[in-house]
Amino acid sequence: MSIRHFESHASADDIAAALSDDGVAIVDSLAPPSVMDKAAEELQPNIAATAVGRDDFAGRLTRRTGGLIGRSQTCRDLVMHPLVLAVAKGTLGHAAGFQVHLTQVIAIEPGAAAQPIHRDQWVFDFFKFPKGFEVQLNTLWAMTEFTAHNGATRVIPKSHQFDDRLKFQEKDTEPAEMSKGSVLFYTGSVYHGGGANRSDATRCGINLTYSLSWLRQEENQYLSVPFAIAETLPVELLRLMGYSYGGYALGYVDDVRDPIKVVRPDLVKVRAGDSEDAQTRLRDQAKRWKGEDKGA
Ligand SMILES: O=C(O)CCC(=O)C(=O)O
Ligand SMILES: [Fe+2]
Repeated sequence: MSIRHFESHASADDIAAALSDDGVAIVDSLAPPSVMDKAAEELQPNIAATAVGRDDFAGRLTRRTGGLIGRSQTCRDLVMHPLVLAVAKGTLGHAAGFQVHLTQVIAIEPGAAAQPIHRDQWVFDFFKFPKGFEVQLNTLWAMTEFTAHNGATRVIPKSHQFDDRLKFQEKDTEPAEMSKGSVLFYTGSVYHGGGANRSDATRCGINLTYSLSWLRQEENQYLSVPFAIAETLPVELLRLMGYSYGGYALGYVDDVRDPIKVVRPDLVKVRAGDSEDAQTRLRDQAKRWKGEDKGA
């Protein structure tokens, strides 16, 4: 069974339906390659300063650079991509809400071994969520081309329906091959792992993951993104980062205040501000991406 590919103008419903059937899907060329280059340029100093992993799971030749919302305007745009958010709503919309779970550049260097095959939702203390109850949705944006040779993510389509705690080998998986600017979606329940890099160049992806709003985030957004930056960010993004209720009263501040009012006290009418903010943000993103296209 192979991974289904969609064009960038595919509907979120179709992609969410494929995720429900297979647990995995690829949208080809969702961003122009120049946008990926821009992200690489913004993050290069951080990536260069990141140490390799300290065990086989993190990858002894893999660099994991996070805090991307604080560090890269391009990553803010990717986190808020309207198609991605619509797909996330389709996959995680059964709960009160969803949030950013982690933001991470995964740079797999030449010679790196394959990562053990796993389910990402094991991070929640190996809790056995019911089959079909998705708690996490990953996007992995290809910053470089992903090939079987250079360490494309290895995935087992339909494995979201398998039993828990199973073990697999590379031969049981298939590579999520895709072009730069394409994005791989996979649920937290799908068995997968980073591939071995047998090429002579680094394989780079931007992993932006979403989870149900009442779960603990893997990357602590409040501490990873400096407050001085957070208070300049759009409301919609802040809410996704966790400056919002994760359910009734979940995450309130002191006298039962909405956290958004702490980080953006300038907003008198938060609800009215929300939509205005979203429109401005989308206009600005379109301008930035158009500009990038011309520069390519
Ligand atoms: O880098 C990849 O291709 C996937 C990495 C991964 O699955 C993980 O770090 O949990
Ligand atoms: Fe993973």
